[in-house]
Amino acid sequence: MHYEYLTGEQVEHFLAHGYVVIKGCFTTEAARQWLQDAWVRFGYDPAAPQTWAEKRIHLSSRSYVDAREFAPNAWLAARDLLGGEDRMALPWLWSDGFIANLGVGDDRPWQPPSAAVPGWHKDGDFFRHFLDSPEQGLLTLVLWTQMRHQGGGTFVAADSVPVVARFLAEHPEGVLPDGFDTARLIGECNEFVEMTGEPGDVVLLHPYMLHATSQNVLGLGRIITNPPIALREPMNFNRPEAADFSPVELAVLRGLGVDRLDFRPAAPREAVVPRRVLAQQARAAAEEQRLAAARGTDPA
Ligand SMILES: O=C(O)CCC(=O)C(=O)O
Ligand SMILES: [Fe+2]
Repeated sequence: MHYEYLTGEQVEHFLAHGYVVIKGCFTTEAARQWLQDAWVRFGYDPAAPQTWAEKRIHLSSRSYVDAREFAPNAWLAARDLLGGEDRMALPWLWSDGFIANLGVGDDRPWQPPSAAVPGWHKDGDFFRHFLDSPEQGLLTLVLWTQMRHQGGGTFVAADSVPVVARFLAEHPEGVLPDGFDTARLIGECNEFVEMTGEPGDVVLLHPYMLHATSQNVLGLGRIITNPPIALREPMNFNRPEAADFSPVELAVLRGLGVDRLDFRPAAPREAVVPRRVLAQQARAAAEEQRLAAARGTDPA
C-alpha cells in the first residue's frame, strides 16, 4: 500500500501497537474556541474544581466541523490507515460531544494502567460487532485540553487488537456492545499505555483497541472527543492483491496469523440504541437553560 502522509515507521508502529499519535493537528486557540460553551454545558465553574460533583460527563453533539479542514494532518493520517478516501464515509465530522474527566477516582491513590483497573471496553455502543464491521473504522482521541500523567490520560491495551480479533473471529454471529467478555480479553493483554499529550494532538487507534477511562487526581479538567469514522463498506480480509489491505485490515490479519481470510458474517448487521444517548437526552433541557442564561436570552 502507498501512504501519502504516514511514514513507514508510523505504519509499522500502528501494526505493532495499534495506535499512532499525530501531534499538533490544530492550535491551542482553536481548541479554546471550541471549548467556549463546554463549561456552561457541564454547569460548572472551571476555576472551582471542588464544586465538580459529576466526575465524568459525556456531552451530546451540538456543533460540527469537517476534520478535513479543521485538522488536515489527522485527516491525512486516517486516510492512510483506512486505505484511502474512497473507503471512508465522508465527511468525517468532529463535534463538541466532549468527554470530560473531572476527577474520576480522585478519592484514592492513582493506579497505573493494568488489567486490574476497571472500565476496559471496545468502543461502538451503537452496533452489533463483526470482524469486518464498517460502523467504526478507527477509534480516535482528540485532545482539547492537556492530558497529563495521572490527569485522566486514556489507558490503552496496546496488544489487545490480536486478542479482540480472535474473539470476533470466533463469533461470526456477531457480538452486541455489552456481549464482550472484557474481563477475559483484558487478562490476555500485557502492554498497557497511559496516553498523554497537548491540546491539538490526535491519537488514531485500531477500532478493536481495548481502552479505559483512567483516574484523574490532578484537579485539572481533561476534555477529549472520540469522533468515530465509518467505512463505506465492511473491511475486506480477502483482497486479491495483498498490497491493497489497509493497515487496519493488516493488523487484524497479523493478529489472526493469516495472510487473508474469507470472513462472512453469520447474522444481519444491526444498529443498537446506546444508553449514552438516553443519558444525553436527560441532560438536554438543563443545558439549554444554562446556555440561554449565559447569553442573557430565553431558551429557544
Ligand atoms: O475518557 C476517556 O479517557 C475515555 C472515554 C471512552 O473511552 C469512551 O467514552 O468511550
Ligand atoms: Fe471508549
